[in-house]
Amino acid sequence: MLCKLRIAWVKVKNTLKIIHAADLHLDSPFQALGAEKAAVRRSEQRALLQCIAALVRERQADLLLLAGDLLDTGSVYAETARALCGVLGELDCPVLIAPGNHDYYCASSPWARLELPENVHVFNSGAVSCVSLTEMAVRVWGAAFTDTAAPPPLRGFSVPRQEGVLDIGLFHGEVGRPESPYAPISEQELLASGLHYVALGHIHAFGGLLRAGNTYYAWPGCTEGRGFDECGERGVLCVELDRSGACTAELVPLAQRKYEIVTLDVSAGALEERLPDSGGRDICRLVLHGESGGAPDIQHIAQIMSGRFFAFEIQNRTAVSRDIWEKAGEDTLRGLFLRRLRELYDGAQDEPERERITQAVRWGLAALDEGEAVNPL
Ligand SMILES: [Mn+2]
Repeated sequence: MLCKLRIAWVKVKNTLKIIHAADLHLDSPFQALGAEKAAVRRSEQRALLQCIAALVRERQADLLLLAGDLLDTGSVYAETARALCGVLGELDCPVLIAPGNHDYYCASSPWARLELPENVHVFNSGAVSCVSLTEMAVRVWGAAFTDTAAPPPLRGFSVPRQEGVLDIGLFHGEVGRPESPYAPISEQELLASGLHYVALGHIHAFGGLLRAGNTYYAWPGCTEGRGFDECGERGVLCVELDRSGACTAELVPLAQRKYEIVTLDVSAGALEERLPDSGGRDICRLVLHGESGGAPDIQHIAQIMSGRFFAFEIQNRTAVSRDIWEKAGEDTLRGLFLRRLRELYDGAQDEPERERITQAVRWGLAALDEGEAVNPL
């Protein structure tokens, strides 16, 4: 009896450690990468589950919370189903999942069909329900998307207070946009909920640890970028929630590869030396701009980039500079045009006027090159 009591006492920790992840979007199509690399990316996504499990062990977390869109759609590859059951089942802490708009709970969803391990609980109702982890003195309140949209989950909700118990919320939803079809949650509702920490999903970039009254809340963002709208370091949150009311959240980078956009001015000197390098790891969009004496050798640049990035694309926005007055001596319409503009240029009073005339020359030459009549300027 004493022993039992002692175990129970040991488990009720003063500070609860939570690993909070969301929006893994496992089995995403990654169309832009082509079939082969897309398959590599999907297997790397699956490996995120292992990375998260390793982090749970390393940090000796008490709880793993997955706040929706764990899957990209309502169907999963067999490998993903195996990874989910295997990796999550090996953890010796509770795992709670609140399905989101991409992987909403329904009879045909993997959440209903898979035989999930005993330590995994999936919320399956749009109404808030509670999982009581009595040995930890913790309650987790959550709801699921049961369709692609969901009503406000916390409207009129407040926890029935229980002394000494930590109350945690787990929802896929949007804060501060009342008209959102994706389970909108207001700051007022968070404040009135009486929850100590609300683990959210849906927004794909980490927004910091936020607070409404005594309720802390956060969304970790997606764990792995999937396009150039999801650049930079990404990962999961390691949250420490103290029974005194204090809370901290640390974003732990876990993404296997980053997306990045690099913009280079070709007129700023040797381009080759300035090309980025990720040692073959990341996915890069290289944007070239500025004026140069000749068009950049895109093929050569692509060759260099292919050794330095997992995948890349190049956007060439450069312009070729030219000596605009070069043909002023010609006995042609072009020569006549240039001589007239040159007179104006030489007589110009200031730099803005010279700039205007230079622009007029460029337009005029472009029109002549295209064989169009020059409009009077
Ligand atoms: Mn999502």
